[in-house]
Amino acid sequence: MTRILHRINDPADVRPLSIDQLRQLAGEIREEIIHGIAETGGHFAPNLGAVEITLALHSVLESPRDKIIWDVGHQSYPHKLITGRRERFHTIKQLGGISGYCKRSESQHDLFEAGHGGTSISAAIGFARARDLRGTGETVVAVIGDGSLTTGLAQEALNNAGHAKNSDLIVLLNDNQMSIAPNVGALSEYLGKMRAEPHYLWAKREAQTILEHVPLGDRILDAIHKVKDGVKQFVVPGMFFEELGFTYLGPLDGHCIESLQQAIQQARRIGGPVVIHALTQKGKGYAHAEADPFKWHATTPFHPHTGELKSKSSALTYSKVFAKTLIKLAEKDSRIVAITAAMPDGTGLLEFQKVFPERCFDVAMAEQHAVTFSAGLAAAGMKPVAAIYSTFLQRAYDQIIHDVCIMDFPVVFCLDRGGLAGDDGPTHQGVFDIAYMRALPNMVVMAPKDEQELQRMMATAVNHDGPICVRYPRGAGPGTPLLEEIDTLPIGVGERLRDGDDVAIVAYGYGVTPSLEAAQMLGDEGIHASVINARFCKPLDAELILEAARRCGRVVTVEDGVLQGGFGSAVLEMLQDHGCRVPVMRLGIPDQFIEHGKREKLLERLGLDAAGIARSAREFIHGVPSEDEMVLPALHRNGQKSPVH
Ligand SMILES: Cc1ncc(C[n+]2csc(CCOP(=O)(O)OP(=O)(O)O)c2C)c(N)n1
Ligand SMILES: [Mg+2]
Repeated sequence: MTRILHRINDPADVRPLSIDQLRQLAGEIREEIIHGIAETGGHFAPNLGAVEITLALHSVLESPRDKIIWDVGHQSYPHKLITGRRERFHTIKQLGGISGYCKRSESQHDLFEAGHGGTSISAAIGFARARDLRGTGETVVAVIGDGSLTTGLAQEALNNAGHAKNSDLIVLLNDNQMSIAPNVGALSEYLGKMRAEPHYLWAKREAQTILEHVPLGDRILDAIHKVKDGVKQFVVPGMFFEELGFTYLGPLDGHCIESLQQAIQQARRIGGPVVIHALTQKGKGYAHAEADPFKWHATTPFHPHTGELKSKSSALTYSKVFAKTLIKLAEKDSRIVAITAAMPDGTGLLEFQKVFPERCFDVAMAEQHAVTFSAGLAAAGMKPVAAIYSTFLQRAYDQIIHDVCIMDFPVVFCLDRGGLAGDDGPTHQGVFDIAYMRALPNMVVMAPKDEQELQRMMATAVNHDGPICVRYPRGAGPGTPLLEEIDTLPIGVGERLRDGDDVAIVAYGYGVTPSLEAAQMLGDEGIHASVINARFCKPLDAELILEAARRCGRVVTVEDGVLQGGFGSAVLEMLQDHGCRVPVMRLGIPDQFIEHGKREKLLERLGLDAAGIARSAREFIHGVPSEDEMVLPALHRNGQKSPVH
């Protein structure tokens, strides 16, 4: 059998294929994904489940004239493989390679970028309304998973779309009953019922067929309408969507290309807002992933024949330290409860859930709700610990201000993946939280230098009577052994780790360890650096930092967050407020979105590893760029250094 995939360079090459050829192509795409991701790692089970949906869409529609908008984009690999990126597929998520999500600069078929869930329907409504105004008539489809459908944003969009009866829009619901973990919530249960009882479908189909195709007198039609309404009351699938103003098609087999094609064509004929409900299997076509789609949602490189991971990391990540510590603290305080928004595994809360199932709440992919729910728990006397990735907490900014900070509730925010998240790229870099948290009255903002300090900060947090947050990076820390007895830290007190009179390096969180290494390097050259572990960005330890600043006459701040309004800005403001006009060099993330790549590599490029910090400090002291500095890559630009005279 001759292979088809290698001659597909554009969706136009898919459209002439017969159904048998499309089925063969589906198999080849699966092979390509299995063997490709076995090498590079990446999102896996979601892509295997979306192959037929992709082919049905691209065989019926004319992309890019017709608009296909992928929610999250973590299931867009089949789409990438048939839109001219097959040859670069082996570079996925790697520095300089193609993105793991949709990317407008990569392809004219990527119309909208994402990474966070729930944006597709809103964006699609935008495309649809623009089309209506221009009168151009193209088809617009949002492809959204059952997990992403639980976001408030998607619900807001459904509400808006269903209301606009005359505007054509297709929402293709890729329902595999899974978020990353098994999907949770009433909506998910509702979808599950439709999956479990396919006879519902027949009841509706029959009523509809009669209504649509048999020429009947008005009285009979009327009677049938009543029957349909009656059926709808009790058994019609998709009633939720129909009541919202959508025509509902389904549930159908999301791995049957023909059924999907017919549904897409039917949806176009019907017009208005239409939901196509496709039932899929996450991990389809790879036995290990079918058996455990949770584990195989995303993967590191593996042996495709055995499913064994190529490297098994037993490293104690910050997420694990968080979970172990929370269990310890919760054993002593029954008011402590944990909240996750669809990330029980990534945040480490699965461990906590095993010990305290009734005190762990997975609220689905709903960060806004997670925060206000936490505020409610706090108002009712509990001690909620909301574990949310830095990047996803962005969604809930108003809730943090309006529902937590104004009422000064003791909600603990544990921000995982604080700093550069790495290969997920700009949508996932957790670089804004220092700046967005420190702007808020009542909020205490802290970051640990190592595992033990995370433990102490968590103990401090659950004993604090007000909003407080701690952020920690992806992966493992320096490796300090965990504490048996966890003491608390005085709020707003940092520590001096090294003495020197030439420059004061004031570091925050991740920045502390490489700053110490940098100070060692500088020491070998005769430059004596003080190193301060700030611990708190808010309130700052003004006394400690002022003393070092005055003594050394120069300050370098180090953080893995944005420079605009971040930790370094906090130090600058404090020095200014105290009339201390020493020059300050701020090291951190410049004013640009940071692309995907390994975290360590990105940190190095941004000059935020030990060598980079030493290089910058050296230049600062000697007043000339070193040779290394001259060749710093493009990532390191935009005047992030701001000496104050
Ligand atoms: C706002 C937000 N919160 C959390 C995540 C993390 N996340 C990525 S994919 C995913 C599950 C998506 O489920 P679904 O949409 O059903 O897609 P599937 O993987 O099942 O195909 C989650 C929770 C995210 N991307 N965005
Ligand atoms: Mg799903």
